[in-house]
Amino acid sequence: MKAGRFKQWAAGIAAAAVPVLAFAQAADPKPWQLNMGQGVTVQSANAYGAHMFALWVCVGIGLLVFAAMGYAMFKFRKSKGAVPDKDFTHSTRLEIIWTVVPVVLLVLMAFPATSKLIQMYDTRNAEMTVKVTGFQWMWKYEYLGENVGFTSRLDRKSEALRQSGKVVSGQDHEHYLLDVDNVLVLPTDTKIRFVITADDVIHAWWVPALGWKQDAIPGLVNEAWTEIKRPGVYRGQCAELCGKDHGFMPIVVKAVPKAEFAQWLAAQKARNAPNPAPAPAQPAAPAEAAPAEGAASNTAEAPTAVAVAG
Ligand SMILES: [Cu+2]
Repeated sequence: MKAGRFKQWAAGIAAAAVPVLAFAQAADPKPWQLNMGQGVTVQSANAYGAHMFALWVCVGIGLLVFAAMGYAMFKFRKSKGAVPDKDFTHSTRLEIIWTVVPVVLLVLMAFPATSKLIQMYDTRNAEMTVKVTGFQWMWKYEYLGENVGFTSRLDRKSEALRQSGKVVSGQDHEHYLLDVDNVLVLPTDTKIRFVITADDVIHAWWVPALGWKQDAIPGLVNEAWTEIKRPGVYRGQCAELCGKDHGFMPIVVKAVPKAEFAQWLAAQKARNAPNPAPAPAQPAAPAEAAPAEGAASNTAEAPTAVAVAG
């Protein structure tokens, strides 16, 4: 009977482990995911590396401390006749050790973390720039200098399902509330600069697989960059409570090889050609549009170069 229960447990653990192992390599976060995702960009790899380093340092400290506590409790227990030392007040040597060791550990961890953080905010030498504007409740994307831009909002199927009031399962919609009408198409192996702002209230643009999130604040242009290593579809959400539909303005990034991106961009340009001033450009306030537009001119040539390369 005990063996039967053991088998049940073993089967349960194995069943739980299979999806965990399968998800270990997935880019987007999954239900019951235990560890931080590795993502698909230089920055997400950096963040994962720093996180794992700190984790193993903590594991080492935990093992040492709990082993010392366990040993002391077992070895010097009352039943063995141990008597507490009532005269002990302090030990200068010990105090120096337990001050110096954590300081050394913190510096050891801070050094790689700081250098990676500096790299994370270095948007220089970007090959192209995408302007992201948050709205209640959708996103607008503009490929600066390319005359390509569009809005991206919750897909109609998710919208209909959520309005229906029924309990939605994975069978109704594989990416319920995580799908959009127009995906943000980006090239892989390209340093892409983002300028991020908002039109009404504070939003935050967050795609976990890219390894960062950035606040989208009205009247302010925040910067970020990414370099996606692996083609694929990566999903995210607004990460700043922005009103009643905060949970319904997902983000979908489709990363494609450079050549494919050049083709896509050319097709978008051709589509925009007859009416060069698309209506969505209007909501952007002049104060925030000006610096972004000015900054764009630096990088305006880069995507053309991409197109040639492709
Ligand atoms: Cu929002």
